[in-house]
Amino acid sequence: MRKIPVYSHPAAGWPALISSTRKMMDYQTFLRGSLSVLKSNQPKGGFDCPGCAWPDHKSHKMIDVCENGIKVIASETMSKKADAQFFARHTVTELQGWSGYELEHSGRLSEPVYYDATQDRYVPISWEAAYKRIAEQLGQLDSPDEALFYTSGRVTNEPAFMYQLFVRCFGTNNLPDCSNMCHEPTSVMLGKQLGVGKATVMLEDFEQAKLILMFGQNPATNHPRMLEMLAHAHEQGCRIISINPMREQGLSKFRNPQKPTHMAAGQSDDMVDDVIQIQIGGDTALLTGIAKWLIENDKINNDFIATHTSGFEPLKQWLTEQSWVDIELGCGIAQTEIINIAKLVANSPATICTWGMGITQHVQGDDNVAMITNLLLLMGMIGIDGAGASPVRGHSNVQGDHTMGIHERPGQALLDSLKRVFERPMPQEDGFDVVAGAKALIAGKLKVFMSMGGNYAVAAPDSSAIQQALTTTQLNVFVGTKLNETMLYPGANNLILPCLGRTERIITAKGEQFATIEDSMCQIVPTQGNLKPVSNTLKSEAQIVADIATHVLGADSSIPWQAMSEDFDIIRDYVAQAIDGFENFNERIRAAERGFHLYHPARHRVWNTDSGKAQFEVPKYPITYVAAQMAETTSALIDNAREDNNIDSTQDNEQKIWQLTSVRSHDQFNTMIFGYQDRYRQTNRRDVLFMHPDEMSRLGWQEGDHVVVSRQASSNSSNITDGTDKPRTLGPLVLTEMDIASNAVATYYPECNDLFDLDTHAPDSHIPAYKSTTVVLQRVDANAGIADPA
Ligand SMILES: Nc1nc2c(c(=O)[nH]1)N[C@H]1C(S)=C(S)[C@@H](COP(=O)(O)OP(=O)(O)OC[C@H]3O[C@@H](n4cnc5c(=O)[nH]c(N)nc54)[C@H](O)[C@@H]3O)O[C@H]1N2
Ligand SMILES: Nc1nc2c(c(=O)[nH]1)N[C@H]1C(S)=C(S)[C@@H](COP(=O)(O)OP(=O)(O)OC[C@H]3O[C@@H](n4cnc5c(=O)[nH]c(N)nc54)[C@H](O)[C@@H]3O)O[C@H]1N2
Ligand SMILES: [Mo]
Repeated sequence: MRKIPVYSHPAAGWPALISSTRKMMDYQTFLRGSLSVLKSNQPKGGFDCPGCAWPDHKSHKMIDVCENGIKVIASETMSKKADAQFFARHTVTELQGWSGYELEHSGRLSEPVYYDATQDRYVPISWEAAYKRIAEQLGQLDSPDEALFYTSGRVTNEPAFMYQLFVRCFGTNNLPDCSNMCHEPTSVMLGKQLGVGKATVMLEDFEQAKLILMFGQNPATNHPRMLEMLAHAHEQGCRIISINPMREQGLSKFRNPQKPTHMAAGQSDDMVDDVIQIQIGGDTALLTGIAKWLIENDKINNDFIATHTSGFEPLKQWLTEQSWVDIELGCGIAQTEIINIAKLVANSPATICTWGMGITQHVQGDDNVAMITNLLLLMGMIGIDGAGASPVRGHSNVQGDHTMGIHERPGQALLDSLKRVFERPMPQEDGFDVVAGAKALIAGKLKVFMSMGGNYAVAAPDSSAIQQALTTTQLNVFVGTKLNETMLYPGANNLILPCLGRTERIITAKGEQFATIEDSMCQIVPTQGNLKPVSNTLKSEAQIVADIATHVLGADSSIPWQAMSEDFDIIRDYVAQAIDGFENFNERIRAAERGFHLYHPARHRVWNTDSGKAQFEVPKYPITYVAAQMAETTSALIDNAREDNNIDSTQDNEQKIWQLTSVRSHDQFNTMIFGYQDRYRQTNRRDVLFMHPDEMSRLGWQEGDHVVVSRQASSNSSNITDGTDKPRTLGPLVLTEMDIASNAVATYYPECNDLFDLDTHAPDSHIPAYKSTTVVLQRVDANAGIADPA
């Protein structure tokens, strides 16, 4: 086996600080940025870091922010502006050709603009004129359901509550959000199985855990503050296992910026004991093996199962029927190794399962979450200290937005309470989620698209088709802080409305306001920006929603929109009446330094499920699902080859099929591209295709070769075309060595999103399969076209 280059520095530490300071210099924001970093995730008067949703560590008296948090803050606090002069210099057609990096660095959006087709440019418009256009266009719709209102998870609770209220008063539940592409399987399955679709753990549970199984997560990049907790747990004797097709280098060692000995004397902490290098899409199969062994060897918690659960017998029956041959085929891990993990689970008095996008973004995303929950239930690991379910959310307030009612399939209880509090009917029909909304846009069924933050077209599958569809609408409205690719495909009317960021002061007629967020562990935390806004023209999101609501709903003024936007206490008083768990919101948010924990019934072994018990679920897909997909594509290829007679069908066709996964680099926040360095993966470009060096050798390929990725239509997956019946391709990408499972190749999101389609998603949550799609690869000669397929 060839040696794979290993990132030799511990994660975080000096390289991280240097890299983030450099980032602030790049953004010409050193002073504004430094001032704000000191206020990040601090008790009283600071703002919640607009990066990830990992909770604040209560012990920190100084700075609780990480390298990547600093980059996000630098991106928001940059003083460069994408203002009228900027838009006068560049036509929209020209901007369409810009990279994500260039758009991100064009500056902060700083005044409202609309698209003038005669000039092919964005030009300034007054706020008032913009609102009038919105009211005019929304007023012309035949039905409110012809409009789609997207939300991204950086939006804080108060404006999110107002936004969903406005949209429902307007008359639709078309409220997709980024969660539909992120932790939706978690929300759906934990909701079904435990009664609440959220983490059952709190931060202090990590101090008492004895075993942490970490599925499909790269915290060194995406939740760097989690590393400190992992290193601390490890120091206390907790065993930590990462289940991931990639050996993520950032996970092996951690240099803690909070520890002087680490920064001065070069010490570091170990974190992960083992990496289980699973095949892509193999998590359900692995968990099946673990659960099967635990049941067959009577290592499960029978008392807990008898008292607290329902559905055990069908799951047991199903597990008995699964063969070890299929389990090994499904996950690529040998039976003995699976049994070793099962033994660790059996002997652990306190187990936490954490998970990220490697679990959720699959056709089997719902099954994966169900099997993690099944494992915790089999062992009675919910409702005791040091144990439980720890989905690690992405955007800093994606969880809160859902809680505030941003949901296309709202529960009846929410609709009833909104109706009671605001004394008006609420729409009852389910709305469109991200994939259904995108399909409706492409099919020409939607006339208005509005986006409260985010970069919808580029984050979703089938990006180009969505961008084209946006050019056919009557109105697109973008409320955002930075220019992005979704904003560059104008419909008949196209408005960009710039808003204040998390780091900036919100000062209204009623004084300075603070907002709140909900972190990944259900803690409601205050957040208050401390910087002067980058431009005087910006408005808070709450103000923008209030203004739009006033213009659109007109005479319907019994909801005090303007008062709410001026005094967030008024919003919170409504939230207290309308949303469960927020009683005395204003009082409680002020009572404790870091807010309060939302009551979580499952933590207390109260199960708000259909059966009144915690629910075992049998997976919907066969555990060999991915292997079967690959075999099917292989046979389709062989058939094609026979027909065309141009590929030698006698060669080893098994080697021709790969699972492609898409991941984040260390220098981006979702679609916002900060730079080209992925420090832990040791590359400084984004157009890469990661592959194991052994696989490269086997193919006779080399690092640096150029490779084109395509999804090959097979017999029953006609849905992989984009309406033009062409296969989807990406590249050429530069082949790059990585310690990654043998069936796997990986590339960066979002540049690859045209490879994914809107029909391949999990059955209940509808999450797109961004982490596993069957592809074929062709090496291309930089000059002479295709060289050879593999
Ligand atoms: N700096 C920074 N922080 C961020 C973000 C960012 O872009 N930049 N994004 C935020 C958001 S919205 C989110 S959702 C989170 C995302 O945080 P993560 O969930 O850590 O994100 P990803 O990089 O998408 O990939 C996760 C991991 O899944 C693994 N994986 C791929 N396929 C499989 C599989 O089949 N099984 C298993 N077990 N693992 C697999 C990949 O190798 C990768 O290590 O981070 C948040 N925080
Ligand atoms: N292939 C692939 N696709 C994926 C994923 C993947 O792993 N692979 N991950 C998915 C996941 S987990 C997610 S969460 C989505 C992300 O999807 P989105 O949340 O839609 O995307 P972002 O890139 O986070 O959005 C960036 C934009 O938000 C705006 N913005 C930033 N801050 C603020 C603010 O404070 N207020 C307002 N109003 N606007 C603001 C800026 O204009 C910026 O351009 O992408 C999904 N897509
Ligand atoms: Mo996410």
